[in-house]
Amino acid sequence: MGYRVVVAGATGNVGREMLNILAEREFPVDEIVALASRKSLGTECSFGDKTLKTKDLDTFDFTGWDIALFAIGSEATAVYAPKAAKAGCIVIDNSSLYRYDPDVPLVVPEVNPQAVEGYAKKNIIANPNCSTAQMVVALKPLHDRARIKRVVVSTYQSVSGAGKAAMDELWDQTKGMYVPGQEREPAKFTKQIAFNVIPHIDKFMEDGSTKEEWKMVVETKKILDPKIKVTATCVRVPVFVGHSEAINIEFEEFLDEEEARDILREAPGVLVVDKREDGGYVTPVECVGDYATFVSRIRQDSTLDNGLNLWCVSDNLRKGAALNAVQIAETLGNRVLKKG
Ligand code: 11C
Repeated sequence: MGYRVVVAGATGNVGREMLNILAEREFPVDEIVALASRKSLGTECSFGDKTLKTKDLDTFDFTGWDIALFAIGSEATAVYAPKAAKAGCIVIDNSSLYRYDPDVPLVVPEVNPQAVEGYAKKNIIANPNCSTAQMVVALKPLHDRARIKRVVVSTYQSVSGAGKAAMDELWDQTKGMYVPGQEREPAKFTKQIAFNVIPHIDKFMEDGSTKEEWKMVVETKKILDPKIKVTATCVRVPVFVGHSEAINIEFEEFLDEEEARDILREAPGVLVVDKREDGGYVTPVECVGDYATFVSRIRQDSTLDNGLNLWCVSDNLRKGAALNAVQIAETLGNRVLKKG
């Protein structure tokens, strides 16, 4: 016996990947329904070799459904997650709405799988921001060995993190640079994204940081360890899929780069590609469609007693969103629900 599974927001970038990954990983599904807002109603989605016709999220009755994967943004989540949870369906939510709620676990299964057991207070489990998810997968095994004191991270985030319209904007603006009359002004982004980089993701906070940067700080503390200090600079780059991060780590204890490489090679969810030669590292185009968090350029930071630098790349729509949500469902199934 398997689960009755709902995917809400099934026609978006992340919702489509949720359906793909549920099928790829053969999640034990007895029945599945793809939900969308009224404007996308009837749109077809693939689930393995099946085609699903989307149903109306607004009128859907969640009673009798076990798990709902939500990828509908915070505003819609505020309306539909409590409705689903009240009907007894456990929501795994990809928006930021519940991440910082002390009654809602925020889970990356390679890091804090036990946290799923706290789902019952609200019947909701939160999925972290994409840039946090891949970073904590790489940090966790190193923290277990040498205790991380401080992290300085700079991100290079792809436009797919901002949705399908943002991907179209990069594509159209790039074409428009070469075709007179087809120039495209910024709309989703605040400045030109084609052939440019933008040091601004999400809204500005009072202290001058952005909400994306704040999320990396707060979410790392909640998932990994509240004692770790994090400072982040988040930057949008003209890449379609795959977020990259340059991470500087200060430890309590000395950790040799060779040992760090060995630890990361054994770590769940991590793939080390680290040859000190041309091309001996991973770039975003190579991580697209993959499950792993790739780590490259592992090296001592000679300006610190106990410091390391590394480069971390992952598919933001997969480990950063849909894959992590499906892994949460798997963890919930294995630890709590035990069907399938
Ligand atoms: C981006 N990280 O790349 C964002 C997308 O809090 O779930 C995900 C926003 C979130 O724009």
